[in-house]
Amino acid sequence: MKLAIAPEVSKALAAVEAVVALESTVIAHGLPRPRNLETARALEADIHALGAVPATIALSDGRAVVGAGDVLLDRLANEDGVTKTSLRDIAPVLASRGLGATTVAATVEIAARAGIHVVATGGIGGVHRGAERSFDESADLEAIARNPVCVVSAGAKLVLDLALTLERLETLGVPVIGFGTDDLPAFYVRSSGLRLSHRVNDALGAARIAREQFSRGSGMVLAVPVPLEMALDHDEVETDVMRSIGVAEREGIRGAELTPYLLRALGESTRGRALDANIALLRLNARVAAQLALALCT
Ligand code: PSU
Ligand code: MN
Repeated sequence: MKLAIAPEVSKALAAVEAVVALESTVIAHGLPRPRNLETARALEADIHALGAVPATIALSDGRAVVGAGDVLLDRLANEDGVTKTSLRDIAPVLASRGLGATTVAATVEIAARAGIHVVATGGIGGVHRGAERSFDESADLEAIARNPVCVVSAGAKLVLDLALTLERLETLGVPVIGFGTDDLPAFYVRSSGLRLSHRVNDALGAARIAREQFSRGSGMVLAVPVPLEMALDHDEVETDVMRSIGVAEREGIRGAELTPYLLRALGESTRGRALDANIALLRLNARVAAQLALALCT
């Protein structure tokens, strides 16, 4: 795999300065136009403002790009037919020199190759509801277990089976650390009601755990609740989630299409409130990730 690392990013890495990797599936498939591109730029600006360097990751022209520039960000946000690239898709997309938006799994793997230890996202993928029949478990979980990277996220998406997701992470040896919380956050909702076994209250605490975990050659999840003023109510969203999952099943939407479909359906059924919450939590996660990256450099 050939890496194309942006000059600003390689300079920061050489100087052991803070770098935060960002995934690009959320730009191409997770958020609607035009807010996807606005958000991609806002995340980069938020990270810069705290004194860290953002590196949005994607595949283009047969290379893994680490630090997408303006032109590539625009293409990811506005072109049709960008490939959602998880681990199984990296090689085919590189070989065909196609345009690929990386999921958390692919982003984590490429970030690790580049020597970046912090990735920010909205919510990681995980074990889908009904996985005992569909076997649908995101490659995000294994990728985090296999690479020394901390993924800063608002827990895992509410559309998933969060209890099963925590079980799989436990089996894989991936710590999930609550950031100022004892509960696993559930994306738009501040608490899933599931207890976490570990908590930190600041980035320095998270960095201390991350260093130990990285020395095991493995990654972790830092779970940050959505900002209070943007949070949605659990029971209210749950009804919408159940309805969307029902529609997806009847219409045969599964595999890689399922996550983007459910996020879109929720955005519509909550009249945009889910979308506003999604953007708010992405921005908070980017800022916490920048603080963590800075703490790891001291
Ligand atoms: N979180 C969001 N929006 C997204 C995703 C996460 O707020 O679009 C994406 C991430 O890229 C994550 C992927 O890795 O969904 C998981 O997809 P799947 O369940 O198919 O592995
Ligand atoms: Mn899946």
